[in-house]
Amino acid sequence: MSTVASAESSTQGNVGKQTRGQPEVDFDAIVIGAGFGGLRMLHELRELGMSARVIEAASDVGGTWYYNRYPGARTDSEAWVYAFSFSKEIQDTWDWSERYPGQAEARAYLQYVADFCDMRRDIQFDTRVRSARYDEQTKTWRVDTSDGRTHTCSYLVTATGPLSTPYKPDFPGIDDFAGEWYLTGNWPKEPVSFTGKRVAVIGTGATAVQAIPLIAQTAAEVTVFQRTPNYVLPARNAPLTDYEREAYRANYDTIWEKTRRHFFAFDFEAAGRNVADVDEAERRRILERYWETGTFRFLFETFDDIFTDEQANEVVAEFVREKIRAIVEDPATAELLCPKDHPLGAKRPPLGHFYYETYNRDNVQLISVRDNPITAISRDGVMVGETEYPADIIVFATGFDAVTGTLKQMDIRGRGGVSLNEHWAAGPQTYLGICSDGFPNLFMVGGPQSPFANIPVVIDGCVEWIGRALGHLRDGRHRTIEPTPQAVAAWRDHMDDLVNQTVLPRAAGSWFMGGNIPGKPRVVLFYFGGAGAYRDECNAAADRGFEGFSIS
Ligand code: NA7
Repeated sequence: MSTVASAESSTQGNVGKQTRGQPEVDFDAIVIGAGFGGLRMLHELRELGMSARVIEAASDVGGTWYYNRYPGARTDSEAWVYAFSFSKEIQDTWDWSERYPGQAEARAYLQYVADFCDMRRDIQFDTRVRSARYDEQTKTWRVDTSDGRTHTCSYLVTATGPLSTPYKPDFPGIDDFAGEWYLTGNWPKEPVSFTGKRVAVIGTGATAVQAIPLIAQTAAEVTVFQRTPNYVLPARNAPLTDYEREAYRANYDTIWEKTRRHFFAFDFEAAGRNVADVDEAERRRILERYWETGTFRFLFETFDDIFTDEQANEVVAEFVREKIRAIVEDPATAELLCPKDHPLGAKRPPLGHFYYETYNRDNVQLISVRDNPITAISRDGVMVGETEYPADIIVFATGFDAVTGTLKQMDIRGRGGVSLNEHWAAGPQTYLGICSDGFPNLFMVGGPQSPFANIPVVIDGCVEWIGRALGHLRDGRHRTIEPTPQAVAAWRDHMDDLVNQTVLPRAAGSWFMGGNIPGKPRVVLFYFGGAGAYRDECNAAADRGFEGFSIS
């Protein structure tokens, strides 16, 4: 165990100490990122009585919610489960105003948490981690930051978020574009006006689905470039009333228990039936009911085999296509919007806020670039072969180098100076999605091969586990923890087994599988056995004395 400073001493910044003959470090732990993961981790470290420094590239807390300020940005999780469960006081004093919080509110929530817990004193803003090297001699990490400083710590925790490195295709000609262009994942702080402008939106993922209906309100024209249509489910957002807030507060114990068990970490129930268990009329009644309910209940409380049975999936997918055809007036546009090349849920389905309805506006047109890709950006717009679509503003809603992108940007080196990039050249190598072999005392919150699910709940489980591991090291006076290569290899095989039991591998180009970035290894990036099962697996490994880990 390295230096253990009291929670109080963490207020003092560099608290280098030497106790029990251990090497001096600046902090017990350095956490990278001050979004949901980083703040939750800081809280855990304080509970353990460890000193910590959080290093954050942005000027404030928020992570995703700091950068994603594009119009319409909001959660697809319902407010009351897109939150921390560690503090009843925060639960009782923070009022969510809408069923799905918008970007400003999600960010304000994290600011509230940071202030409530007096976290900012342990966070260094406007600073990027450039590199982190494990020193085998001292068994410590040396972390170099963009301000030219080096900090040492016993434990390095990455909480950089799975969707934090935006991806912009390298279209030729962008430098000559006469108008403005924006990347949704790194939106300016100043408001962007679309009024009277011709706007090109590239992409139709969850981000574009949120942005397009709002941009269309004031723009003169919106041209949407769609490569792959998505199954967009209605969100049915609404203001929350005091009664609703009172109800979820009163039920929080049950709500959190449900989220911890649920496959995607929501407070949903299993449907208890498969598609084939009911006749056509009953099936339609169930699907209609959940279509009206909004949120992802449509995927989870209708039928239990949507993700695992292709025929069942197709029945529900066709129901969605029927809805698209019913909503969108122009039959040709409706048909273009109907996804036919991948099962429902195989790519991340967005929640929509009058998304399909927006295509009934006179100022919105949809261009399919599936067979005729965008070839260049011209001075005046977007080129699809010889055809130019004029634009004053281009919005790139083209996604992220998901899960591994940000980790690989930092030069993280473990034993023998081996970099994470080298070690992960063929895809991430982790055990439990938390640790990687050859990288002692490196922990990842929401890292690769952990579940894709409602992320605050996933983070909570990861952080609790890390807290257990750190407590185990401290109590046993151990210095390092590191997974065995065997455990890592078995975990990778397990990831493949789990995803192969679902319809997910049927979607080419899904960022779940690294398929959206040219040249990225095509491997499953998440644990798809369910967030509840994941928590059980992590706890079981800890219960068995951190089986699969070398502890020294
Ligand atoms: P996504 O879901 O990865 O969407 C990116 C979109 O950009 C998607 O429609 C892509 O089409 C499209 N894209 C990417 N490159 C191109 C090119 N070259 N030409 C045309 N279209 C392109 O990212 P989002 O930001 O929307 O959502 C990410 C997650 O953030 C979301 O799921 C939430 O969890 C939060 P494709 O589908 O690859 O054919």
